[in-house]
Amino acid sequence: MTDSSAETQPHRSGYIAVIGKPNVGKSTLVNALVGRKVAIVSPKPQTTRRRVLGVLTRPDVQALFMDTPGIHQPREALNRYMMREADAALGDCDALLIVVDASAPPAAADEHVFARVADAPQPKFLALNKADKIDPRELVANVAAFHALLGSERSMLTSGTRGDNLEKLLEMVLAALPEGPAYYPAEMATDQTERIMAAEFIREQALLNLEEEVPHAVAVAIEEWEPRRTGGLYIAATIFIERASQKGILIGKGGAMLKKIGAGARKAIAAETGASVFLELWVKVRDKWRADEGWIERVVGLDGGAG
Ligand SMILES: Nc1nc2c(ncn2[C@@H]2O[C@H](COP(=O)(O)OP(=O)(O)O)[C@@H](O)[C@H]2O)c(=O)[nH]1
Ligand SMILES: [Mg+2]
Repeated sequence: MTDSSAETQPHRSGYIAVIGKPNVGKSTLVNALVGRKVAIVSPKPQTTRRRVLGVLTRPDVQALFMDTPGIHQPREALNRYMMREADAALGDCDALLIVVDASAPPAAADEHVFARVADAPQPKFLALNKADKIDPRELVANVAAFHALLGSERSMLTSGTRGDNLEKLLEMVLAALPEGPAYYPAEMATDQTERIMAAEFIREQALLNLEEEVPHAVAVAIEEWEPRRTGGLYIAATIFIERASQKGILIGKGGAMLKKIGAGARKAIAAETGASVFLELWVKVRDKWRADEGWIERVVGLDGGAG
């Protein structure tokens, strides 16, 4: 009898917390690694507010990438909530993927991140991201500086937008996962419901189209979600902002801005759900919601109904 089991690797699985300062490309990387858009992305910092799971399923391994809000100094209740989300991911994971923007030298904000993960017992990996964005000679100097801080053994130069070295990064990280079963069905790319993703796609459009403080004052709640007999999907959502003056900016001249946000979001939701989507957007002022712990837990945390 030949023993084939000796060659069969045991199935592995585990959580990988994706950690770093804001805007280094964590969400872009998670999307690229799992091959699906599970997390929204924008050029603005603090786009990600909650933990978002991206699931990569292969025959021999299931990797659960936990995207997190960028680590920064929390000032408001919303930022404290975001940092609790990042810390929760750190506590629960089997490996850490620290992401830095290698197109710039390490800064104080990076060192703040490294200090925060220094005592984590899990294996740590470093993605030197945005490698596409800079002249190779400058890149070499930045990489050396990051290696001086974090070591060079488990690091990889990557570009989340261009896809450079992602398979190599995966090889390295996946090898560190413990033996274990697949926790999610193979077709599931995220733990988020379609409703939550729809709310996020609306917020993404707000981040892409609005400037300065306004997009950061935006929260989205799905109010109605109704498949139509004709096959379409009716969705009503409320976009919350903090001040009446922001309401005008959000709606725009003759409603143009809200229309633009709605059109972009509708397209993204339709792509995700495969349905033709009718999206109705309402705008409400919720005074100082970013200081309201309970409201944040409900609306930012779960995107459930807003009270
Ligand atoms: N040039 C370049 N830009 C990137 C790369 N990864 C992300 N970005 C851009 O950086 C910005 C922030 O990305 P995001 O994934 O939201 O960063 P996060 O805040 O760390 O999750 C977006 O405008 C991305 O398109 C990369 O590898 N190269
Ligand atoms: Mg993000």
